[in-house]
Amino acid sequence: MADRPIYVTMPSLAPLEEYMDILKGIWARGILTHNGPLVQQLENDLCAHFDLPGFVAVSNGTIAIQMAIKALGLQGGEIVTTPFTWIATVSAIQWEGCTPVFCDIDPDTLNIDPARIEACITDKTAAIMPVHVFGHPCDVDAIQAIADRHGLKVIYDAAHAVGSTHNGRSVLEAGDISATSLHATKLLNTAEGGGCVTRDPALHEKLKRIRFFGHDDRKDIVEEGFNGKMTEVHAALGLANLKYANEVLADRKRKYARYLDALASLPGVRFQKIATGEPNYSYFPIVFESEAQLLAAVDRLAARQIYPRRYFYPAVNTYTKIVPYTPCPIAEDISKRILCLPLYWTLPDAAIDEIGALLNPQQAG
Ligand code: T4K
Repeated sequence: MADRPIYVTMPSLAPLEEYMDILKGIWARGILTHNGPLVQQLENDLCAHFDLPGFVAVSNGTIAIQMAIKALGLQGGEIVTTPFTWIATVSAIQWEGCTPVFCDIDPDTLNIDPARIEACITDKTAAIMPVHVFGHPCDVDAIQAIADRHGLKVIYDAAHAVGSTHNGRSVLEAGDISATSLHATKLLNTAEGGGCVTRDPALHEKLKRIRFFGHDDRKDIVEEGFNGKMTEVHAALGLANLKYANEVLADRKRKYARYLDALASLPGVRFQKIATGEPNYSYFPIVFESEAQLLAAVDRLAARQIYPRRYFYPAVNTYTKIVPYTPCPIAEDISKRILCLPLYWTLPDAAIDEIGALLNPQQAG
């Protein structure tokens, strides 16, 4: 494989033969979807691997958020969320008939700032939806305390957070429901996919019904649902890739540290602060002093066919074609100055060293 171009990420993939072996079972059974044996095995294996109370596998991370809102019956309410996220957080809220209320972020952790949440709560607030940005766990204890004080539900957009931990446990256990993504660009992928995690067994069963048109076991319709099912072909990929999840995470952690070393002497940049828990090192964000400095770095890297990504730019509260604008000065400022550098399983260490040198103007010449 040619070593250029280098993009922000590449999927972590098991050897093709291992995937093909699992696919053979699908061909033999002829069961392609509808909660087939591989989807069930993937759910069980994810629970065993990450010590989760349950996992409802779905077709993508956006649907997982919508299902969480539906399962908790929040339609029509306001949901306090972060503007420093991917558009899916907010579009999912709006597709479920809820109103996003933007709460500014902590400039160090880049997650929603718990100290600002209460000012966003009104008598219409139904829930808080923080995002574990770039897999860095939110301050889940502070957020739960606020939710408890105001009788609110908490849904985590945990799209980035498979493998992230809080107090040594998967951070997917936090809140009423966590909605995660198994998209191609995530630490663990099923090409497209996602899932909901809850500690509440009744909610777990409800999520399974919502995923399958609202059917109960006898195919009676017992609630409003839709089609959120994962296919057997996607589950097979997840099963193949799951075997390598520990290796992928350890490799990313090592590369993350290598980036920190390579960029240690770079003036005027800073990195996301890990305040609580341990991230899964799924992204390597770097915050420049100015947008001009960022754009100059992008040009230097592009000249070597290296393409980092401006996650998340612009801040979602500024998408005024679909959301009413609420000022969030910290998120708006940081979104202009933040760049995610390439970080993935097959990225050579030499590429990290090269990026470090290119970003350092003295060394880059
Ligand atoms: N909440 C949050 C906070 C999220 O970040 C996301 C998704 C969601 C919710 C919703 O989850 P999903 O419904 O997507 O499961 C990507 C992903 O499409 C998206 O999943 C992700 N967040 C977002 C942060 O990033 P793009 O438009 O940047 O992806 P794309 O296609 O440009 O891919 C980035 C790089 O990855 C490419 O330059 C090359 C590489 N790539 C990508 C794909 C799709 C591959 O090598 N192979 C591939 O198949 O959105």
